Amino acid sequence: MKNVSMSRRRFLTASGVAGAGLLVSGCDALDAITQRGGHMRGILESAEWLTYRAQRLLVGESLAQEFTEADIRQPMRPNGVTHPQDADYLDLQAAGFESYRLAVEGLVERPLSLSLGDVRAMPARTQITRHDCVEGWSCIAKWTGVPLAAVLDRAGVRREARFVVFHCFDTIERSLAGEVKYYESIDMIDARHPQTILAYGMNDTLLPIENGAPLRVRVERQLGYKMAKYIRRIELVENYVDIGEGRGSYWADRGYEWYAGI
Ligand SMILES: Nc1nc2c(c(=O)[nH]1)N[C@H]1C(S)=C(S)[C@@H](COP(=O)(O)O)O[C@H]1N2
Ligand SMILES: [Mo]
Repeated sequence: MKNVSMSRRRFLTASGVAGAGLLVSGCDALDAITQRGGHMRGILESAEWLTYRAQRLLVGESLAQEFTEADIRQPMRPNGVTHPQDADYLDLQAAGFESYRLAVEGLVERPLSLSLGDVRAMPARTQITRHDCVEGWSCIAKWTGVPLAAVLDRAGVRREARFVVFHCFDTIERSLAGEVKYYESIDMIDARHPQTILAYGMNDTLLPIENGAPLRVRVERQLGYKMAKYIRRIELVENYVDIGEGRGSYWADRGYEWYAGI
């Protein structure tokens, strides 16, 4: 499917609410999410929910478009936080991330604490894809990393798990109310999608600080803000009501859509 966004709109216009409901009634993965996620339940009747379900139906397990080396015509533009100033991050950075550990916790059989060496020793995947920011710009870049599915399998995801939450090092907001570190979440469909990788390489170099070193996730069928950088901890949860303000994502808690399909 080349232009998902167009197709999605056509689908919604053509079939309407009743049609969409009938079509998705047999989809177990979605039904499970509907029942379990507090927020998902809250938006059940909303436009966002329709978009989510309609798009999930249309896109299914399909791959995002991949490009060639010749399509990489620009350096990857950094956005959002580009130089975390958090003390623990600066310490790790100063030592070349030697003592960095990726924690994988929550609803898993075997909580993990992986060094970068552990992560790089796993089978890698490289893909050249387009990054679309909600602000309206795009960049094509080459990403190398380990499929998130492989890390999840190593940890053994428990059956109750419905979402993968990314907890990041960087403080994105400082106010009188306190400091907020970036967080994001995706469903198990995206988490197990073959193009969803924990990237440590970009355009044939080590992932730069600006773009999320040492590890950032690529979720190729969604907008840029879903692609958490500076990942500190991955948590498997049944719902995300207790994360941030309860909408599963720093930007969703500030009015953007949780499901940011392209
Ligand atoms: N931890 C963290 N992840 C983040 C952000 C951020 O500020 N902090 N910004 C998001 C946004 S809005 C975009 S467009 C992309 C930018 O990725 P880039 O810096 O590699 O271009 O990262 C996303 N992930
Ligand atoms: Mo963005």
